[in-house]
Amino acid sequence: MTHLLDYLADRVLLCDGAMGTQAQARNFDIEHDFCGHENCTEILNEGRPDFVREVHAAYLRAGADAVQTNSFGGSPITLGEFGIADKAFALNRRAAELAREAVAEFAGDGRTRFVFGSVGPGTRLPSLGHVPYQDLEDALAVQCAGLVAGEVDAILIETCQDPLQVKAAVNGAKRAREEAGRDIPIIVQVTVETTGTLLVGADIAAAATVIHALDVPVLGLNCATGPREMAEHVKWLGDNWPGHISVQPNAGLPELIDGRTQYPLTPRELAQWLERFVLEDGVNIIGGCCGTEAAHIAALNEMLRRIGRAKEKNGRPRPLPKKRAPVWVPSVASLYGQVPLRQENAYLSIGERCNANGSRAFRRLQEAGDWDGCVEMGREQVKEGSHTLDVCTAFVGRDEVAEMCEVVGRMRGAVNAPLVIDSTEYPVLDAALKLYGGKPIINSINFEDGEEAADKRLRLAKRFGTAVIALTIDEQGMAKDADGKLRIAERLHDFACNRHGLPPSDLLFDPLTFTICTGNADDRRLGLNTLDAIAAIREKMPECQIILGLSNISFGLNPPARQVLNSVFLQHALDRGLTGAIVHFSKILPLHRIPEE
Ligand code: THG
Repeated sequence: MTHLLDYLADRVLLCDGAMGTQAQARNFDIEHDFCGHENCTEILNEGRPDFVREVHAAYLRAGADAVQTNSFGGSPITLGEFGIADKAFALNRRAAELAREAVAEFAGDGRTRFVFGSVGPGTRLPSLGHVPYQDLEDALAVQCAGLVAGEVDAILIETCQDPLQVKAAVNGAKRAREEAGRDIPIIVQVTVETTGTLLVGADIAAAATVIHALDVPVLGLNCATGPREMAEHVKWLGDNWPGHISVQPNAGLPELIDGRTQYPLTPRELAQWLERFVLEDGVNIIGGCCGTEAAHIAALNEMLRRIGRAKEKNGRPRPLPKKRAPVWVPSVASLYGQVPLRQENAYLSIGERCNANGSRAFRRLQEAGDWDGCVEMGREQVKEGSHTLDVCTAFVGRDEVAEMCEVVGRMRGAVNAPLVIDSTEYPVLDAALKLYGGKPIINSINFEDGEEAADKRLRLAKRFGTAVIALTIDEQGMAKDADGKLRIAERLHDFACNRHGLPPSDLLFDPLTFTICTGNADDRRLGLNTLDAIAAIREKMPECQIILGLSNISFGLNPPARQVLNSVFLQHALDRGLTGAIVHFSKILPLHRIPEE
């Protein structure tokens, strides 16, 4: 059997068209067809298997290489709204079997055909607080297990409106395929509304950043609009996304004509747009969503054959998409937008003030339970120029998990900068990541008590798709000289990147600064050691990031002196290769504003 990703290496794959709008166009009998569950499309797998098989067959006759199972609303949570949550596994398995049966009917011609297991977004979005992350992941794992049991060739997580829901679905799919011991690729398709963002507000770059960190090999767009409105986002994917790209538009923007929803795009028009996406943007999975029918898929098939023949004259036997040279920029993301980890002509600024230990003002708001005030401090830092925000609620005698959840639960919707989750406690990191739909940074890991703690945190980082700050601390304690810092950094790199598969660009070393203001002459060397370590790490591991908790350097001095020392030290560190810093951004002075003396 051909693996989907091998197939995609040199071909455009044609998917089918809509299932849902086809089902809605029929007058099904509520008792017989819907088994008493009116408008539950998935129950048709039991009540009207002939209809489902016939929709698949019609698309296969039209030339589709892949059909998508009738399981869009098949999670136990969505089926639970019809009181049939317990049927989820069976309905999804049946959906996959019906698609397989339809494909088997066409086996005679020797063509490779695929069954994609459709997983829709459901009716409850975790970033909007409609459902807890873990409940959603567990539900989607059941749905995916049913699809896998019915032998799908890929899991298609589609019509995604919330990046946190994508994480739950991808992790549910990974669980299902691991339990079955099968290598089944995952495809994610997001839905960009006419507003230019997903429903929860994520733009395509933010969504792609989150999905990339989940190691998903195929990303695309479907639903909400026709191809015209998708063009800009398709181009973004073509220019940036390093994997395969899938595009399945509606047949145009729906129009209400005589009280009925109509989709205006003709098969020819749809084919013209998708031809452009294949030839200009390098898209290699195409198909249709709402309002597309067999005639649309037939037109797409004809278009692919035509451009395939044109290529054949140049010695290329198959319809090849444009060869792309995408440039993927390693980034983190909030729920709304992407922030490159390596800033051009600047450093990645991490606001230090939303920290119970780093700001009296923040601690007072936290003690008073003034969570909106805490969020406001975050917003102020972003206004001042912070690219990301460090958040720490560790405060003796208080519930760090509960208070981290209060802050992250509010900041995720109110702050347009990615969060840096600052905690030594695993349950705090775990709880924060289950609330956050962006791609955050975990602050931090180290080898203080050996590798176990770091191992657990890196598994969390990979599961939720985060970047990671790694401190140069090992079983012997904090390294104080440059050689020691470099040695631990190399061990951290091997551990995080080689053992756990973290991309080097998502690893942020923190070679640690200590105060040089103790009055002890030996301690003054420590700052220089840190600068030497930055240069050595940058030289040895140029793809990784290097950051510092800058203000540590000046503990013990008065505030005006701290401002000067912090600013001067930052400049030296940047000159040696630092790429980011935890700072009070507005207090950093440009060097020309600091008097020579
Ligand atoms: N590395 C990493 N994470 C870190 C640190 C680090 N997180 C915490 C800390 N160190 C970085 N954050 C701060 C925040 C505030 C201050 C210093 C470091 C600070 N605050 C003033 C003070 O305490 O005097 C302001 C107090 C106030 O406003 O009330 O100096 O090194 N990875």
